[in-house]
Amino acid sequence: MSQPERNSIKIEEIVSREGKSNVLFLNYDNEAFMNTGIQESGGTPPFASTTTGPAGEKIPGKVGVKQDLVTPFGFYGSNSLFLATANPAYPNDFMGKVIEALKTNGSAFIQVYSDCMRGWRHASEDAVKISKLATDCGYWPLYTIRVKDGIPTFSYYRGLDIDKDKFVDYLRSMGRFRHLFKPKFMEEEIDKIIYYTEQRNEKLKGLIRAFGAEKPIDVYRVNRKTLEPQTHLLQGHGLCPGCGAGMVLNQLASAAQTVAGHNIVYVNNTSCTEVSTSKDNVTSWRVPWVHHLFESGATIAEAISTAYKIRKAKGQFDGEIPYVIHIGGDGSTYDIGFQFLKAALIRTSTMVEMNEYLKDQK
Ligand SMILES: Cc1ncc(C[n+]2csc(CCOP(=O)(O)OP(=O)(O)O)c2C)c(N)n1
Ligand SMILES: [Mg+2]
Repeated sequence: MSQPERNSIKIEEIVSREGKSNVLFLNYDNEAFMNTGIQESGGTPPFASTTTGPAGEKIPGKVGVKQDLVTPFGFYGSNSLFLATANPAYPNDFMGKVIEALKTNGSAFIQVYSDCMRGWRHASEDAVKISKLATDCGYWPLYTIRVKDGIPTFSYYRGLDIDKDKFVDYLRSMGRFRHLFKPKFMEEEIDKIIYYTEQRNEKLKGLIRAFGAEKPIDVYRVNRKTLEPQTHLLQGHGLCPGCGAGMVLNQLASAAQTVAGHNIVYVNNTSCTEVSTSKDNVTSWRVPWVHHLFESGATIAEAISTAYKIRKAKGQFDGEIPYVIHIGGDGSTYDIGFQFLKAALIRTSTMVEMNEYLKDQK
């Protein structure tokens, strides 16, 4: 692509916007069902070794591709929807996206990379290095889709070009891919992962060309000095040292607090973030937080948001309608909870055309 223009997005400007989202659905993708013992999910990459798809002599880990979750949501004809991928190794980009998502009318979905030292088998101090490499090698591109009146507009930040050397370093840095390097270098399989990733990135580049913004590169300007330390989630939760989901929750809460203060409800599907922040029936959250099932988390998040709006419309509630964030792992988002997430996104973003009340959501 010829030199695209950059779009500098100041957080202060987004925070002062009128708009307000229905629900932000956030998938933290650690690429397996982790808290139950590292089982393969739809988010597991090809040839990664898991306990249900272990690498052996005949089969070198996962057979199949990593599914693309985000892009299809851009084509459901929503009135207003904010979609993005993110990575906590690029905190300005991630936090900027959370803030924009919460300030966009209609719902939002963000899929965020979430390192798992335990399941990916690497030293905990390497978590940030590996997370950053994921985007820098082209494995985890950072892009955005803004849907308005049914039309998606694609833009991106970085990570659309494959750097083959960095890609091999990325794979080599984790025990889940060790069988591709020892006892022998499995060039064919390594090339296949790179090929699959390249194909996906080419498709994304094509979509950016076809549905691109005038300025396709988004750069969020977050003044971190003005961000208050988050007070939604206390320290002392049970996530592993160096856990990527811990970075995700911390940045998510910092960004959400900038927009919502403490007027927020989190809904958390069964997952690492859920079990680790509600040990022994003691919550680590200092704002309302609800644990729900894979199948019903998205529906419950939407129901909470809608219930407040209806009560306000009926004069039964005169406070500020709270922001709602739904958090789900990849197992619940790609696999078991997918249809409920899809249905919730469509109800809260497409049905606005048919629902006079929700149309003017503020
Ligand atoms: C319908 C259903 N099947 C299985 C389970 C058991 N279960 C609880 S958490 C979990 C793993 C969730 O994986 P993911 O969503 O990726 O979150 P992570 O543990 O990786 O954070 C499973 C299989 C369940 N709670 N509900
Ligand atoms: Mg998971």
